[in-house]
Amino acid sequence: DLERQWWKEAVVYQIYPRSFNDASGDGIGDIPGILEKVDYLADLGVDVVWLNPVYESPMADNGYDIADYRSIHPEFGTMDDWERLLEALHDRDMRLIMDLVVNHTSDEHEWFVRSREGDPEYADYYYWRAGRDDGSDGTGQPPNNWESFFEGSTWSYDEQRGEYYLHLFDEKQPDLNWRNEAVREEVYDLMEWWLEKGIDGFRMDVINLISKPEGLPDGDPDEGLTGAEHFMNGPRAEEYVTELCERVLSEEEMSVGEMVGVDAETARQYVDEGGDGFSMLIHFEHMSVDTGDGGKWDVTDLDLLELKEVITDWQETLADEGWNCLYLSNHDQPRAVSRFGDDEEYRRESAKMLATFLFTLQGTPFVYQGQEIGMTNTSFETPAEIHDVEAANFVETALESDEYPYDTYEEVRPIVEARSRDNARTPMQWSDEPAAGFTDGDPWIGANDDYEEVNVAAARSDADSIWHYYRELIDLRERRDIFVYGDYELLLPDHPEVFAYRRTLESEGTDGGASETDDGGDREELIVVCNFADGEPTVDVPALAGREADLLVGNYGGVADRQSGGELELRPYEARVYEP
Ligand code: ISL
Repeated sequence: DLERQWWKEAVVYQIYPRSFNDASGDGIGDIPGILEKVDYLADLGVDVVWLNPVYESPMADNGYDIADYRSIHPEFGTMDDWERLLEALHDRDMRLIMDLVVNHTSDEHEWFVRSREGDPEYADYYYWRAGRDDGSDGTGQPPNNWESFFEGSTWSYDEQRGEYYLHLFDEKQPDLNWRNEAVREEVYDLMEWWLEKGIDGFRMDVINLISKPEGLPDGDPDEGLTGAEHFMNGPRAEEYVTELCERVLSEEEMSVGEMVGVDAETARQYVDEGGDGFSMLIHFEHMSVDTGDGGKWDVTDLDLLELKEVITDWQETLADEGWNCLYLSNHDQPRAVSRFGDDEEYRRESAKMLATFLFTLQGTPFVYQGQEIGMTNTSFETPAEIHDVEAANFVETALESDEYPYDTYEEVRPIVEARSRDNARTPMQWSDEPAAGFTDGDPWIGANDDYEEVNVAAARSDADSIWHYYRELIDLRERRDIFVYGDYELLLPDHPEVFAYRRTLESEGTDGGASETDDGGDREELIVVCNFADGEPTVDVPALAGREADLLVGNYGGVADRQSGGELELRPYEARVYEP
């Protein structure tokens, strides 16, 4: 039996502060802006806020480059504002988890400043190496061939220290040396410092990248990101995660490890509710079901069979150990409705279908700001409109090097529009007022053109909106354990357009709506059917054959409340949840 935990039953709402709500009028979202919206969050019914980084930062990667772990970036407000936010959330029975980036710091963090000066106390806080075959200019070549997530070498030469330093991301994000015990102690201290302030947990950024093998060997240049086999789940990653969890976390806190390049089997090493693993992991396997072998920028159509395979693998592999984190969108991903649904004719239907899917799998659903109103991808007419460091670096590399077959921006534009992280970072659309009601000033990034139609005010006043549908799902999940704890079983495995599955929950006590099993216990069951395409298939669901079932929730009107038998005629992006 699965152990009950508050964070399993919770619905998480992710806030990207820069783009959520601007109270100061400087065009940048801030904590006082979030404070104005805590009642909005309570109305929606979410339980946990995951706040993207708000620490002091030069903002080379919008806060994922932290310069001081114990302070608030002035553009976002003050520590007092942050404390007021924590209190306002707790007052409304919501919790707060902080995003922590400890694989790397900013190059403006005091540790790095001292490290590059050669200060003995900090000299070994980062990875410093001499160049290879040091030539006459004193710099030579980078120490190995590893490739950065954000294009180019993972090594930059530092004049002051006269050595190269390692950065798996931007050159303003040097990697911390976790081999150094002093570094690990610093991390545990700052985590305890935040926990003492009363937060309810952490989301740990790229936390399976923290261990690099002795000697930092070259990677195989023919395998995806060069060097990944060495720095993803490196030799001591599991040991460090265990140590961190034992030292600072308990099962009372929600801990979400973001892990790049982790499959379900590997995930089991890192999750453990007993206190020496994370509560759950953010993984990426379902984020590549519309991607070719060339990685993120190799855009293909959605392969639903692959999505079924990945989701089913994670559902089954973590069924008895660990827990799933469920997400379709976040600040790094394009908008789910544009990517997996249809952001034109069937925007409403497909956004609701995706919501149905998200809320009926086993795990904790994460809702990214704007998802609850079906916000869509945006357009980037010129490279100057791109803010995201990852997309900007890609465009530069694509146009200037032979690594990609493109010569003009027009050729890469569709790729950028499909994939840029900026798609998720346009201002939250509150109303049809200028800048979507996000700011009275000039927004740091332009609002999506569709804001006059797609906004919170309009959605709240329309009973049939995506927003109200989210509320209904959040409410259902809160009332019925089966949504949270029920077992998962894939149905119609080979159907190319319809994703269907069964959830079952056996329990000893009585819980409304259940039927009795042989041993006198209760057995609850749900059948979920989601059409991921714009066709109108007739499907035969054997699990419903010869049975009667109530329609619990669905995204179209005109469906009978009670279904007899397994034959269903579905409309474009239709989703239904039946209870036999
Ligand atoms: O989403 C990605 C893969 O397509 C990458 O852009 C992303 O950088 C990677 O998933 C790791 O993400 C996290 O760490 C990064 C930061 O830029 C992201 O915002 C963060 O979520 C570096 O700290």
